[in-house]
Amino acid sequence: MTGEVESLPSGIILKGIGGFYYVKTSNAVYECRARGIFRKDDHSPLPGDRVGITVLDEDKKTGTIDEILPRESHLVRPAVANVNQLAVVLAVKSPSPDFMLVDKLLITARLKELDVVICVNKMDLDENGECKNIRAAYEQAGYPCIQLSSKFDIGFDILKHKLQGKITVFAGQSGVGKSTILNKIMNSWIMKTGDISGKIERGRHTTRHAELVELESGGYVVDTPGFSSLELTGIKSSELDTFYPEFNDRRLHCKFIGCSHISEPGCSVKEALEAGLIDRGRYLRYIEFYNALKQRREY
Ligand SMILES: Nc1nc2c(ncn2[C@@H]2O[C@H](COP(=O)(O)OP(=O)(O)OP(=O)(O)O)[C@@H](O)[C@H]2O)c(=O)[nH]1
Ligand SMILES: [Mg+2]
Ligand SMILES: [Zn+2]
Repeated sequence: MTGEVESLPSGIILKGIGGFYYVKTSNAVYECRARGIFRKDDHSPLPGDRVGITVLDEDKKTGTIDEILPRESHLVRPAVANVNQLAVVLAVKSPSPDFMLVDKLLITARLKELDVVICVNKMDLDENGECKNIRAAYEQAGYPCIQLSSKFDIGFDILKHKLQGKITVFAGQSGVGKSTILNKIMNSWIMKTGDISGKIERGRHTTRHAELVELESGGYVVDTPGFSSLELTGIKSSELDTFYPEFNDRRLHCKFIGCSHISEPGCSVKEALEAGLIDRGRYLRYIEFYNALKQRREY
């Protein structure tokens, strides 16, 4: 014995259910209660939080959360801390892609400074070559796209590589195959963290509580239920263009400062559009978002 005070074991919260938090440390998952202090100052623990715990019972694997380390990011829906990547999932068909939702998710990712990977799923159904158009539109904007088929087991090696060492939230329209992708991942490359590592259930009404699932590569993934709408909050219409990477090199060359890139003359963004350097669908949706934000409608 050296007499030194043992530092708190630190870990990451995988999930919180009914006042219990499941904290993964380097050796086990502990069922912890949070000290009351957190509830008071509106800083309650979230999945993804890195925390210091005190072990109460090593056999039963119980403890208390004593400290929450500063967050790198904080998503509200789903409520997860320290996310650094968003996987935007869409299907080539069934359901047909909701590009408004895709673009809103991409704007949100930029707002929260998250890396993005676009997963074009259900490639087994791509008889019409829809994926080619999707990739053209989004790769032109600088977003990496991965083609996936859970059915034919396509693309998972590339996805695995992208998820390494990151906390990635999977988001997208209902039915695009998010849970199927994560189930596939779980069957092959998750860490076994014992009984408490809950399974992501199949089916429609899954994932009411956000949960981090640890991968062998050291990363974590989080499933979310599909949503039909998403609000764009915290953005002004005048700054919407900064959320479009493919506008960014160009917008500073527009004739008018504060150009909205809709009807002004001498607009470099529109020139790039006409030259085929910006996807028309992306541009038209930009106008829709712009008008909605301008009217201060929630979008
Ligand atoms: N053809 C085909 N079908 C798939 C593929 N991946 C998933 N599906 C099917 O698509 C349907 C929806 O899949 P889910 O994984 O539940 O979709 P989800 O995105 O989690 O949906 P929500 O949880 O409602 O948001 C299921 O019937 C899956 O079997 C795929 O690669 N190809
Ligand atoms: Mg699902
Ligand atoms: Zn312009």
